Amino acid sequence: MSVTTRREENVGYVTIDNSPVNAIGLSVRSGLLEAVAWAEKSNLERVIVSGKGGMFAAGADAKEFDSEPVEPHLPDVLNAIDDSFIPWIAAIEGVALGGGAEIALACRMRIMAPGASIGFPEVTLGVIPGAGGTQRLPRLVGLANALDMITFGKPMRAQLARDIGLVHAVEDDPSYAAFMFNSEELGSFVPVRDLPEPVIDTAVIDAARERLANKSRGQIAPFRALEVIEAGMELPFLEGLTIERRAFLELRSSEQAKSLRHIFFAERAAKAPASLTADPVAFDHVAIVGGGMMGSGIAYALLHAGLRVTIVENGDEGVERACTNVDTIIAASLQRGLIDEAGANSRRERFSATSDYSDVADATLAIEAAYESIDVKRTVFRALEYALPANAILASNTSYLDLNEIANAVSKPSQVIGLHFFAPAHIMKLLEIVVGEHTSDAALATGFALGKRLRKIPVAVGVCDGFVGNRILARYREAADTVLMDGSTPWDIDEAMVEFGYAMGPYCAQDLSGLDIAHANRRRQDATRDPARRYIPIADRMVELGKLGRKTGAGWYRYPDGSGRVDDPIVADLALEEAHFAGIKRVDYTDDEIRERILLAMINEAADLLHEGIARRASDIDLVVVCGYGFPRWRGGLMHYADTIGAKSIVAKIESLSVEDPIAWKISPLLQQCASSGILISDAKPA
Ligand code: T1G
Repeated sequence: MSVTTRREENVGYVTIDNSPVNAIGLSVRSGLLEAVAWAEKSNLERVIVSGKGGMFAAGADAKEFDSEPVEPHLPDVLNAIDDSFIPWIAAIEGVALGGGAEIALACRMRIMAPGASIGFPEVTLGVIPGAGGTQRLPRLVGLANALDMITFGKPMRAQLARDIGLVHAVEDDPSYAAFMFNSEELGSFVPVRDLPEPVIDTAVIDAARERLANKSRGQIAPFRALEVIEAGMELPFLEGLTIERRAFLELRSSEQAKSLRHIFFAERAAKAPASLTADPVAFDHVAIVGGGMMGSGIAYALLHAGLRVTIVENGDEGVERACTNVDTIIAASLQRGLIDEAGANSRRERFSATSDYSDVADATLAIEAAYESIDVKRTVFRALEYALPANAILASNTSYLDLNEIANAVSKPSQVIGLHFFAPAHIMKLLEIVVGEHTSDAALATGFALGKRLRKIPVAVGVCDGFVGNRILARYREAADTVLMDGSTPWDIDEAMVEFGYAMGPYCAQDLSGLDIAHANRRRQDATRDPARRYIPIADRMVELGKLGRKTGAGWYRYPDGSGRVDDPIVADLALEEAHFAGIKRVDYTDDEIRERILLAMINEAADLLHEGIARRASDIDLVVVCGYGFPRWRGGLMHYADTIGAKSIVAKIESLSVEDPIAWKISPLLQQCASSGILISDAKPA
């Protein structure tokens, strides 16, 4: 039973009971509708609706969105609650999201627990509220608040919800408060739908539309939500509901909604595979070697998860730097209100830094975040193996060095794993778990256990240069540099990729991180690069000229006043000059041609990663590029996007490109298999 009912005296209790998050599927909708009838024939004075397990309701069951809607439809259920002569009170603990929040809006009264939150995240799934939210919310909290909540989808804490009038009260025990609430006052509350609709304020609408143009470029649902809210303000309630429902049904079968649902569920599937039965090593005290930007970010992520952390550094200066770096992050979190004073003190108490490895003798997990040198890392791993317990798991945060070479520095390489965090490590959700040739199941299980503890998106990857994310990034940049050399400019390429959905293009991004990082990588790869493979020297010239990006005031762009960027004709001339030296007859690529060459290059590289088994499944690649590299979430990730083009079409396009450059455009066998067999790229498996 997904909805239970009981009574105490003349008060009815309706409880949504659909573990794990009280998603509002068919059984919940039916149960709620039956509960309305039960309440009305039970001669009750009020009904208190709540969710079991400390969660009100997470919204509609998104797993149902791929099939035809089945009655009773949620809008009809909520209208029944609204129409009932018995007032319902929503007692909200945990979260009331999407349809869960809409249930609350259909109630006469809403009471939240202090730590609860309420919101309309539908646009994050590519849809809009489809059960009255766009019509009831503006009537309750006004146009501006409703537009903000629905078009951006950000949940709101209880106090703020009360302040804007979304809920009546914040109480430690919402159900008890609902039971005790004054009957006469409760009887005076009118249904939300009968409240006067707010006056259409075009300035508010225009401001909301402008914010969306900046924040939600390329997405459909947020703009559609704004249109439906605006239309509903000039229509009777039921007509507004009709417009809303039509828009919701259209959107839920859209490409963007399918892409966003794909990523939503892929993120939740990113956990230790069922086949991994080994127990993780228990960890409470974690050693981190290196207290620089990465080491301190990793340290804070572990402190935030309640762990005890010791950073090992070289000498007093290193120790002091580590302490300063970690305390800076704690202070910033405190200042932004992400933690309170007690939380900050707890983190400080559980943190220490030392130059003596014997201080981490009881740590059962170590994460090396030292300088990206194989010799440095091997030395660190030997010191860790000597100092830590025999069963300790030793992890490296290396972003591209050969984990197997690091592992063979110690006597038990089975206990070595890679934990590739992304800067800033305490914020970025992605965690690449690098599995070496000797990595044991216990070590891998420990990696996944840490990822879960840190609430990261853990993705197991194999050992190769750059693992999954950085190898695709390297191909992205190589393809962009080739387009630059053969017929474009950094700014045209950036604009083309922003138009695709990236927040910024590859050249703008490189100016932020610094051109010297990729330059160092290219020099590291000189010895192993295929001499027959075309090499684009423009980026090397930039570094030779000292144009390293923002940090030197000029890179692919110029930053005359340190903030705004301007196109730099010197860079355009540099590309022309290098093309001339190489005897290239440049063309003038269109935006579509730029996007096609870059995206096909990335898809082909990703297909090779899957074919080689470096990535274990296509959805892992989607998570890596979306959660770590800015690929637009509403495109669903690289492999999901590739299926919107189709393997046959991709192979045909790459075949034509391979005429220009057969080495760079060597078609992945996986793409050929998908093209010939009809298997979706998203369903393809390693060879
Ligand atoms: N539908 C189906 N399954 C869901 C779900 C949902 N809405 N939300 C969560 N799950 C599953 C999830 O896949 C995972 O499954 C398990 O629950 C735990 O989730 C009509 C149209 C509620 C804050 O967008 O934000 O309402 O992996 O790991 O970290 O107008 O889940 O265990 O098999 O995320 O504690 C709008 C989405 C829907 C909220 C809990 N609602 N969910 O976080 O657990 S559209 C949302 C969340 C809608 C109405 C419209 C979070 C959470 P498994 P979890 P968590």
